[in-house]
Amino acid sequence: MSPISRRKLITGGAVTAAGIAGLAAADRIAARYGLIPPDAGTLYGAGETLNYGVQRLLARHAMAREFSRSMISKTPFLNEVSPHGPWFKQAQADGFRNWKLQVDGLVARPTTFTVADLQALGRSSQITEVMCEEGWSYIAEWIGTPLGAVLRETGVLPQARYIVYFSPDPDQWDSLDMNEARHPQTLLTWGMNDGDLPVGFGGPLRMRVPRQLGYKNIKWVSRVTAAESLKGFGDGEGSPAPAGGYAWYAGI
Ligand SMILES: Nc1nc2c(c(=O)[nH]1)N[C@H]1C(S)=C(S)[C@@H](COP(=O)(O)O)O[C@H]1N2
Ligand SMILES: [Mo]
Repeated sequence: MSPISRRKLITGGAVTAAGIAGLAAADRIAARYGLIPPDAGTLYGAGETLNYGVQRLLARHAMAREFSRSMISKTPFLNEVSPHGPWFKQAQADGFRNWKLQVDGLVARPTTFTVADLQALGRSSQITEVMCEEGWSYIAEWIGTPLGAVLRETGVLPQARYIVYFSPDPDQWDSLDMNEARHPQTLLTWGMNDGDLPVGFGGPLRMRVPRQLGYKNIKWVSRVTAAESLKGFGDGEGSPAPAGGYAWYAGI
């Protein structure tokens, strides 16, 4: 399918939603309202563009399912992939007191936060499911600071369309649109099941995006940047996932 006909899948929806006749106008509208994902040009473009566009038109504010405390998994599935070189072990030995989250890019006040700084900024908790694209899942309580609070604190600029976040491991990064970044359930987590967030689960700091699949939930987050475009990151598709055959938008 050509990129044009891919786009028509969603621009048709934009025509209906916006009540405006004319596909050429609809294509511009779809782009302006952020209905086209950054990996729209890949193998999975058609389905993902439709999925993402429809989600953005109809389900922007939907909440991920939250569970009761009794449903917390007794043995949460740990899929640790370790960036734990000597520097990490040293940081761990220091109780992660000096773990830094650098927030930069299109923000008025670039800021470096410690975990304690984040804890002072805001606290939210949720009992939600982590779902891996490979089929397993578990339920846990996640405690953290809403990413939205960090974006307010640093004064994210109106031009920002994406939030890109990184672990120190070069291949472990991903990105969200602003709707998902500001969603109340999107948290920079530092706690799990009433305790500190264990290293294996991403401690001291993990991005928790319960409306999307496991791979968006980057562990050991050390940098968050606000950007207008994803072109300058990796191969420009907003995530390493599309290169591996998975979608940038991984809504569940
Ligand atoms: N830094 C980092 N974050 C990561 C990964 C990783 O390998 N490194 N794996 C991702 C994938 S594919 C999944 S499914 C979840 C697994 O989370 P879990 O170990 O809590 O089950 O973490 C995600 N975050
Ligand atoms: Mo995964």
